[in-house]
Amino acid sequence: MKTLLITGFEPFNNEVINPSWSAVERLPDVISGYELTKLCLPVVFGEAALKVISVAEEIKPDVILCIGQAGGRSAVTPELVGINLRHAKIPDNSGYQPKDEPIIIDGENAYFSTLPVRKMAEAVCEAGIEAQVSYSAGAYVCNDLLYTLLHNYKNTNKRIAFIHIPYCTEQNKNPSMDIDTVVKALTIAIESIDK
Ligand code: PCA
Repeated sequence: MKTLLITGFEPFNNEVINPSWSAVERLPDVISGYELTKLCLPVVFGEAALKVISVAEEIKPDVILCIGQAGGRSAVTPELVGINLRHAKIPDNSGYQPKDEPIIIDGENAYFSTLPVRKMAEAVCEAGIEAQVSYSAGAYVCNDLLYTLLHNYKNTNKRIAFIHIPYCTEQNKNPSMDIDTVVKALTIAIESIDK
C-alpha cells in the first residue's frame, strides 16, 4: 500500500485548539489506497520541518500532506507555493520572531507544490465545500514547513503539499468551518491526488 504522512499543528497564539490537528486526528487510517501516518507538529520555525523529515526518513512516505490553520480565511486552501522567507507578526511557540530572514541562505526564492493543488481544490469545491487554491502560505511557520520540505525533497519523487484551513466553530471566531466539514474536505483532497 502507498503511504501518506499527514501533519497538523499544536495550538498557537493563545488558542487552546488548532483545528488542523483536530481534523487530522479524525481522519481514517486508510484513504484511497494510502495508509496514513499522522503527526502533530510544534509551531516552531525549523523544528516543524525537522520533525517531518525525521519521520519521513523512517517511514518513507510517497506523499507528505501538511495542514495548518489560517485564521481569517473562509475556505479550505491548498497552497501553490512556498517562499524563502521568515517574517513573523507574533513569536512562534519557542519565542522566536524572525523579521525578513531567508529560510535557506542562498536557497531558491520559491518552490511550487508537487501535488495537484488545483485539482484538489476543485474536487473539494465540487462536494459543496468552499475551497480555492492559495498563492501565499504567508511567511510564518506553515510557509517555513512547506518551503523546507519542497527544498529538502527537490529532485526526488516525493509529492508534497500544504493545505490551510479556517478556524473551527469551537474557536468562536469568524469565519469558521466545522471540523467534520474539514475532515470531509481533506478526505476528498486526498482521494483526488491520483485522479
Ligand atoms: N498556522 C500557522 C502556523 C501553525 C498553523 O496552524 C501558519 O499559518 O503559519
